[in-house]
This record gives sequence, structure tokens and C-alpha cells, in this order.
Amino acid sequence: MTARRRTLITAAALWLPVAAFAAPITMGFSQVGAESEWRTANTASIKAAAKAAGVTLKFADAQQKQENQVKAIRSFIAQKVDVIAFSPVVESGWDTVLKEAKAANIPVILTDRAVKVADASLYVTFIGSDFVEEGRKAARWLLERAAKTPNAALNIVELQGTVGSAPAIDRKKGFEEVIKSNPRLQIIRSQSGEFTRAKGKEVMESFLKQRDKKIDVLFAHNDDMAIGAIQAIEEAGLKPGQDIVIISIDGVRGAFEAMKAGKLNVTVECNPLLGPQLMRLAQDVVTKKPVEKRITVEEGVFPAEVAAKELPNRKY
Ligand code: GYE
Repeated sequence: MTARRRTLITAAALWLPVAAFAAPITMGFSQVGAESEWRTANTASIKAAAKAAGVTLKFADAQQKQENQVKAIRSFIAQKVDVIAFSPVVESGWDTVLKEAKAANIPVILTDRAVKVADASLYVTFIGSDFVEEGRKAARWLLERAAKTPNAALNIVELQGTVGSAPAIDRKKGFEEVIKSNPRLQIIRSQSGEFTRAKGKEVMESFLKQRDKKIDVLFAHNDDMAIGAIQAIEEAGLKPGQDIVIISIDGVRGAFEAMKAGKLNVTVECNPLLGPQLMRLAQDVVTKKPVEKRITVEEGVFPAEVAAKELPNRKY
């Protein structure tokens, strides 16, 4: 091979990957907040993946407030970012700002939580878990457990996530759909604990104070609220995981530790490590490659019996 040809090939090889992955992109990302271990892991995943993919990330934390997310999206539009991604704190109320993004020709990717909009073309794609299925998985575990005590009625209390958020609405729906098949299982109390430990503890305390009915089961829409509730249960002189069976969702490290200690019975996995997939998706969206409208994440169920073995494998 001539020297000139070698130089040409080297030049092409250096140049090609850049062309193949298109020009570097700028992403505006509006995050819900920092309400849970899940969210912390999700934020870390997005930041690390952006760095690894050479994506310039403009990151805004909305502190669980929709108005802050709307402001952040408007500022991303003003800054003419290449793509906007966001995890919507609640489902409704997005039409106006998404129309503004569309008018500015900036594609929008939903991550983690869904929206309810009249026109589905206001976002390109949605990547996240199937929350209805997570609720069903939690309930299926409970049905199996209930089968071991065939005559007992089981009173359930529910700690819901953020009011109006997709995971709170869907997890409740999936759970109720499955427990309906067994009339011995009844939700006797249900209130939002806003996905936080502090609020989960506070609401559980108030559930425990109402002594009209015995509480057999707690279904918490996330691990953090369950961990807060565990404290309330212990302070009330009861044994979490024994006197009250506890089921939650996410599968964060704190939940595995609680299971190892015998205080939590099961967690349904919800994977927050969406960063790498989101960055690949963003490249495709910006370069106008066709993408699926709905991309779901595969997840498992982890009962307390496997907690000690699984803990070292957990990445969040
Ligand atoms: O389950 C909870 C977080 O939207 C899936 O939000 C997410 C939920 C997650 O605060 O811990």
C-alpha cells in the first residue's frame, strides 16, 4: 500500500465514526426532583451516559413541581437545544409547552413517566417501565402469599406515589386489577406519601393511629415510602415484615438491605438506569431515524429469600 493511500484510509477511519454518529448534540433534560433512591440513580445514569456519549447535557431539577418543568422546557427551547428529554412529574397539563417545542422543531423524548396529551405527535417516543404491570406483579405476589392462609381476611393499606403521576396511577390500577380476584384482600386505607421516606413515615403513622381495623399488609408504591413506613411500624412497637407484610416497588439497595434484615417482604424491580438507552435514542431522534413510539424496560420481582444473594449484584 502506498503511503498516500494509507494516509487516506487513516483519514477516512478517523472521520467516519464522527459522520456515523452525527454531529455532537445538546440535550435539555428536565428531571422530576431528588425524591427517592430511584431518582438519584436515574439522574446519575443520565449524567454519566451523556458524558460517555459526548452529549452536552443541560440538566434541570424541578423539585417535584410541574411549573418548574414547564419553565425548564421553555428555557431549553429558547436555547435551541437539539433534543428535549424529560420525566414528567404528573401526567396532565403538558399540551401547551409541548406545542411550543414542536413549533420550534425540537423533538421531545419522554423518559420514565408518561403524559396524557390530546395529540400524540407532541412527543417522538417514550422510554420507561410498564407501571401497570409492576402493580400487577406486586399483587400476584400477595395472592400467592394469601393462598397460604386460606381463611384469613387481609386488610391492606396503600401508600401511593405523587398524586397525578403516571407511576402512582398505574401501579394502583394494576394492583387493584389483580387483587379483585380474591375478596379476602381489601384496601382499607390509601393515601399519597409523595414517593418520599419522610412522608411515607408520616402517613403510615396516621394509618397506625386509626385503630378501628387491624393492618395486615402494606403496599407502598416505592421502596423509599416503605422504608419510612418501616420506621413508623417499629416505633409503634410492631415488627415490619412479620406483623405487617410489606410489598414495595423499585428494587433499590435500601430495599434489599431491609429485606436482608427481615423488615421488607418483597420488592418489584423498576430499573432507573435509562441513561445509555436514552442517549442512543436521542442520536436516532436527532438524525431522524425511525424509533418505536413506546420502549419498555424489562424487570423482575425479588422476594426477601433472595435478598442476601442478590444484594452484591445490585447496581442501584
Ligand atoms: O418508582 C419512585 C420515583 O417514576 C418510576 O419515581 C419513577 C418513580 C419511582 O420517585 O421511587
